Amino acid sequence: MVGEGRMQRWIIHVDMDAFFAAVEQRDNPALVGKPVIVGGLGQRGVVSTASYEARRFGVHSAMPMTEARRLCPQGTYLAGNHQTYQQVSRQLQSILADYSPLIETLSLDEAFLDVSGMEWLFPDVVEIARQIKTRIAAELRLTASAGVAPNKFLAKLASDLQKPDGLVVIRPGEEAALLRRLPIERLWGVGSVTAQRLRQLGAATIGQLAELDPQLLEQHCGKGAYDFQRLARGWDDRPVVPGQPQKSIGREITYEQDLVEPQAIGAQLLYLAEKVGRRLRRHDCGGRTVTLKVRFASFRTVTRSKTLPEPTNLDDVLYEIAVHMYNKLAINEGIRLLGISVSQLATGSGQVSLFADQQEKKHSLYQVVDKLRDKFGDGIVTKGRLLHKEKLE
Ligand code: TTP
Ligand code: MG
Repeated sequence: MVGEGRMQRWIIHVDMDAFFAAVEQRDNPALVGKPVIVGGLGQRGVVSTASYEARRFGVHSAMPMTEARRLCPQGTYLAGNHQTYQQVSRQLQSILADYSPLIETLSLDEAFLDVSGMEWLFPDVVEIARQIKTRIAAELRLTASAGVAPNKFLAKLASDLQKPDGLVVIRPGEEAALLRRLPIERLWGVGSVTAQRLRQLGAATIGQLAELDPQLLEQHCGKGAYDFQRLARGWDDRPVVPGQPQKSIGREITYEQDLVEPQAIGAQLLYLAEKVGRRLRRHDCGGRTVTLKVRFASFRTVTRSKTLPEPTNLDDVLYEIAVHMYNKLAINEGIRLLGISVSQLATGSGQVSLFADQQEKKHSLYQVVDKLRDKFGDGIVTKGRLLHKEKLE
């Protein structure tokens, strides 16, 4: 709704189509029109993405690669070229930057642009989305889908409605009719658990959710339900926050064979902690929240997080916390994947603490270690613990 003297907000959401797979098809014309699957090629790999041709066979992101191969044996399976994807992503960002100073990058292939007020330059903001798509096609030789709407939620929803190569506009006043029939899973933030709960309350569609008794909703879904109901009505005033999506730094590994021995698991946690610590230090940042991810043989996946009073980027600290969280898990099966990530990032490694001196020393030690590793490879400095120390219960 346009208030008196208030400018109409216009947000564009741009999302590349089948991004990794589309880049592979572009760079190898023999793959055009064929099912292409990019992801981990080891026995335990998962699908990163699939071309639209492969999706027809039921292949989708995050599916175990073995299942993808079963569904689509004629597909071309690739490990992908992540440096190329990064480069294309930078090119995409430089195109977007020509249309608004307010850009929030969500991932390599996805961004919001706030183009409010640009009507002065373009007869219709939809023209901006059209131009962006045209330039992506001409300069990157790829397709993107775009959504144009008065807020982020609707813009993201719109970009997804006519994928691939879509352009959907939701003008103020059109949202209710559009949202009414969509399933609640389409709401931002509603996962399968929440969806199930909402269905039990009688809200299977976004329209039904919008009309649900707020008290009943809060009783069953907590205060967060209030936000869902706002979204269900098409209301969303979250701003486009310019900047990069580097919200966490982490590393995870899927193992060819399930890990069972505590010693092996401990060694892997230390390896991951060292990798993550090093990446944090390379970016000259630290993070306050440490997250451990464990996927079991049955594919059941759990995550545990701990938030520290101040940011860290020290391997030992990451390792200790990961082990601590690991030891608290009830484990009765083999482990398929381990991951450590750090979020709530802060730049600059200046860490003030009671142990400032000790931290300071560790920092300079790590700097030397990182330099040696850069020069001679990871094998050069391996702490004794990786090989011997047994810390897991
Ligand atoms: P998405 O935009 O979610 O997917 P997509 O671009 O491949 O397909 P769509 O046309 O539906 O937008 O993700 C962008 C890229 O991020 C994707 O090409 C590969 C990568 N990715 C993963 O590595 N793992 C995942 O689970 C997902 C969803 C994406
Ligand atoms: Mg995409």
